[in-house]
Amino acid sequence: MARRPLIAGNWKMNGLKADGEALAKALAAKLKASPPAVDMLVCPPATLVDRVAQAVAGSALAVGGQDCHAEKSGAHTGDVAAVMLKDLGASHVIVGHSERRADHGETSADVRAKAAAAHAAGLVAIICLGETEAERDGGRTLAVVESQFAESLPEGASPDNTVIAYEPVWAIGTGRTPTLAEVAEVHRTIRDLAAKALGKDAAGRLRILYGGSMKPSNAKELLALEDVDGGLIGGASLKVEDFWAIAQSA
Ligand code: 3PY
Repeated sequence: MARRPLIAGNWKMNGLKADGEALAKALAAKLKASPPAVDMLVCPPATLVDRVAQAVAGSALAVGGQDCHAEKSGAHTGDVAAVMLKDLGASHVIVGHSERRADHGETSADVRAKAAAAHAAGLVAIICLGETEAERDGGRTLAVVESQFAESLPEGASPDNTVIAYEPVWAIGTGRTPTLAEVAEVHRTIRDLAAKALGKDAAGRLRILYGGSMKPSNAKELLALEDVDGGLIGGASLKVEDFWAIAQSA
């Protein structure tokens, strides 16, 4: 089934007002001049969502958050609600990135609650899954992905409100990537899990992104895999030319 790829940039904790806005505007201009055959999204830090959303308003570049709280409001110092991101012009939010799972102790139950909050706010949740190096070395990759998928997917998830990102933790920010066969195996497994959870048709429409050191030099071969429907890109999304080159590889 043909799925339109999604090329999503995760800026992580990078960018001040001027450079974030300049990066987003440069991408929006490129999109306008020569629209690629993919959807494109940038997820700046929460401080820049408003500014970036305003800078690219009216363009095909979508804007997302990197995390959201599971509640709509309340005594949660430093947190950002999904409705707040929506209010700023975001259409997507990443939940369960391994850096959140590791640095903030987020469990799959937390991720499920955040994804549900994203859906309730009208955002598409990009739910991240992936094994650590020890889990891969221990032969537990598929079991870990299966349990994270089962525990992180909220009720009411569909291909319209959910994207899955497979990000092997050991490939994030390390420059290392799994082999193509390893990526293909995990993506196929996620598609099969989705078929069981959501039905075959929905699974066929669900976008499953690969993340973890995707860059211009490896994007083409990764994006050519049957069940890889785009990328969640870290470092390379901070450089217009690199991010654009990845989008053109799809
Ligand atoms: C990376 O590739 O570094 C990522 O974590 C993308 O989210």
